[in-house]
Amino acid sequence: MSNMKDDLLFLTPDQKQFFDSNGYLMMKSLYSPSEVACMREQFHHLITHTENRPKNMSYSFMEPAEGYAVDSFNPKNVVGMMDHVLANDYWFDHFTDPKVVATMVDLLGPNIDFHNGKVRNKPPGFVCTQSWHQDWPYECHTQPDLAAAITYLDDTDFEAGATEVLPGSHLKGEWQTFDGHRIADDAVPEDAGVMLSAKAGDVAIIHVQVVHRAGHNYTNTARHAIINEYKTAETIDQWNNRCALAGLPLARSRKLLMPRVYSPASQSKSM
Ligand SMILES: O=C(O)CCC(=O)C(=O)O
Repeated sequence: MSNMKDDLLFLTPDQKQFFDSNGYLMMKSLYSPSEVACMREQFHHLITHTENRPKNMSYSFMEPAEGYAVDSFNPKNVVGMMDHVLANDYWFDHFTDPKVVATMVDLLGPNIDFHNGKVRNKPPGFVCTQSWHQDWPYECHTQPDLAAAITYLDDTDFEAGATEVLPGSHLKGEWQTFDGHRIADDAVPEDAGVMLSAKAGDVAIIHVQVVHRAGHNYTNTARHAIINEYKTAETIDQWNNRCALAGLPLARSRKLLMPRVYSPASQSKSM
């Protein structure tokens, strides 16, 4: 009989058990302070040099909120991006990070594909209108075998837009929505949500059917996060996923497939 620990590439059995029961997993300090510093430098370039990017990449900007200063780290108030994975080799290596892909193998199964990549920022005064939701209606597949990895680039606590999750809600399948996506506040038991208080370098894994929401940012410091999503090779897209590199094979039979491609030399071409 196999020992479960030997079957895991990266996680501990407790971490896997926690994810299976709760539908989320907070991985503290997945990136070291020096890795975070490098990531923030790359990210600053991504959100300040918004011109002449591959046409598939898109940015959205937030009007400065009344009563809040614009954060000099994000002077254009970039609130979102799609397909940042096309920006350069650094961001390619980020979504193919062996630690994250191995985590997905441990949580979802031996064959993992990329699903999509985006940026979700919370500039000062950001108000989240998305409310409680599952990612599922946005990315329907034949089976709910997908998960998102949210990489936090800043300390992100309650008053700064922390992600909130409803533990175990993925076990109830698809929740009823009032507009195809959003779940009514009164369908979620009061005080049942868990606030994911994050430090820069933490990564939260969110199951596609766990009910969650982003918070508002009541501070003058922008909060930045990258969301990469992954799926098993076996689950088939029913949503018509046109996102960049969708379906790229990342692991087969628990073997990670992607080489590291970033080097400072390749960076000089794209920064
Ligand atoms: O930004 C966050 O904290 C969560 C984002 C989210 O809920 C989503 O993109 O589905």
